[in-house]
Amino acid sequence: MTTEYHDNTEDDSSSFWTKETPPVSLSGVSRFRRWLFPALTATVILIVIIAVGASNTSASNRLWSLEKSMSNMTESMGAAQQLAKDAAKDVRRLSFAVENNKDQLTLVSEALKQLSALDSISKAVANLKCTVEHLINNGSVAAGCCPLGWELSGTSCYLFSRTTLPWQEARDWCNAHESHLAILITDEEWDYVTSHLSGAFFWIGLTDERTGKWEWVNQTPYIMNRRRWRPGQPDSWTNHGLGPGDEDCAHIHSDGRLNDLHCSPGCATSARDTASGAEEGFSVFL
Ligand code: MBG
Ligand code: CA
Repeated sequence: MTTEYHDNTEDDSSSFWTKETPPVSLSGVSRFRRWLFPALTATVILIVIIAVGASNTSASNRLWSLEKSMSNMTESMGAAQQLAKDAAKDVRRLSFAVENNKDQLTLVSEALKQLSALDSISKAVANLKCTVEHLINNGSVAAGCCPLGWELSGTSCYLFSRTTLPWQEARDWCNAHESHLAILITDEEWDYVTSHLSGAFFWIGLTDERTGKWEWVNQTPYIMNRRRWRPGQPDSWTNHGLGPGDEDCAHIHSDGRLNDLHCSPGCATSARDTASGAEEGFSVFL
């Protein structure tokens, strides 16, 4: 039997060097790999920190502006509350003043009622005086007086007649009673007449029958004023079915504006100039 001798000296020494000394040729790629993960991790953490910081900043900014708005709102609400309180105080003061004045107003209204009763009485007295004068003067009407049933306005007496007549007959009735269909020139005359219509239509002394042009019943020319007419009037309408001819006679509608109508039946109202006594005519309008 043979025993092989094995000298391991070199091997051991080689083992020794293998264990204690790092490989001499460690490549740059390996070193890079060793640092890559920690570096990446650090970068990610840094980014996260920055992002969280940034988002916190913007959130706190928003919170700050929200707080500011809230405080502004609180201030405004405070001011509004103050205003409301002041207004409530004013209302209380006013209602107190109204309460105080109520009694005085009642007194004034009573006084006005008495005054209007006085006015009616003085009108009645004036009428009575006119009637007496009328009797004394053998039926002629004194200046400043209106016949019974007629109403004084300005220097004229007016009669708003509900008798239904064609325009020409109303005109003739007026002439027979020393009057004429109403000639309305001034605003006062228009205002007086239009405030006494009581929902009815009345002829006035305005026609285009004679010449085809609008003229007053005393043949003075009429100056067109559209404001006084209803919209679209006068229209000389022919489909009225009331006989031949178009619409040649003007009437005041219940709304106070004019319309041209066929001159057949209507009603009449009249007035008389008191300044010149019975010589002056009455106005009658339908
Ligand atoms: C009427 C007028 C009449 C004529 C007609 C035309 C609705 O009013 O009274 O005069 O103008 O309108 O359609
Ligand atoms: Ca008409």
